[in-house]
Amino acid sequence: MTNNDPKALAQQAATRIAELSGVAKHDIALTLGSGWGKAAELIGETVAVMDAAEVPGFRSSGVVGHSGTLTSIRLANGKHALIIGARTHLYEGHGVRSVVHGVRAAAAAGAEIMVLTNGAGGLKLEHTPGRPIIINDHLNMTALSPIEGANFVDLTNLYDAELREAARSVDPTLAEGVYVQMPGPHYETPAEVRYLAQAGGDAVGMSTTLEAIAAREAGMRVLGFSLITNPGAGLAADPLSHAEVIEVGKASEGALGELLAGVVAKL
Ligand code: 8IG
Repeated sequence: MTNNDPKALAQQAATRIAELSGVAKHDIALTLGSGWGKAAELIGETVAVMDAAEVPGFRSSGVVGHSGTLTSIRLANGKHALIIGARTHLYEGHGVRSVVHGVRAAAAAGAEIMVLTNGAGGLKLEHTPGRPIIINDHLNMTALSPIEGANFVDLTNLYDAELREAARSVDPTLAEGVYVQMPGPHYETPAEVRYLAQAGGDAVGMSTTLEAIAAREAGMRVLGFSLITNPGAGLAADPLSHAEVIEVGKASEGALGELLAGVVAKL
């Protein structure tokens, strides 16, 4: 039955997205995390803004700074982008299937490239707040997988080298790094931040790795960016605050939007 089959639910969502937008195939999909919201206006011409509540499998987000819409955008080259503005986080408690539904719906809608963005804490002092980094690998610290059953998916080159190269060609000053997904919703302890840095992490957040795995399973190529919004716990004198995260995100929005617009034009 559809309710118990994530792929069938994703297919239903794709059918509804095509109906609501009038766009039969979306070529590329983007999930915009904290600070990345403005990109939607900058990458092309908005064709349709869909209420996620009208699309099967989506739930409206309860987090301030996260919207609950899907936006269909026509790029200058005539291709179509689907912006998934309705991300479900693992910490909401609805399970991994809900977390990766947007990615699967995008794949079913025809998207071959999945661009995942997030706001994150910096695990090393060289990553200063307000700067984006290109994700080149990840540490999935959720102890979960979106894949169910004996499907041993390879995750080598998960964050596609060619797409990273395209991103660097837009902004050669962009650093690359390893993104760590923690379950949240609490932030790390200072000891955890030291541990994750020693383990090879550069940025830490509460999204993206499960979505990247689902995208790979669905045959998509993945490009990921983290906006560093705060130093990881213990790296700076102040405690972490969600308000600070939102503030840095807002201040960076224009530049991030331009970056994504430039990147999308090259894909
Ligand atoms: I924005 O420092 C943002 N999201 N786990 N830690 C974790 N998630 C985050 C952080 C952070 N900053």
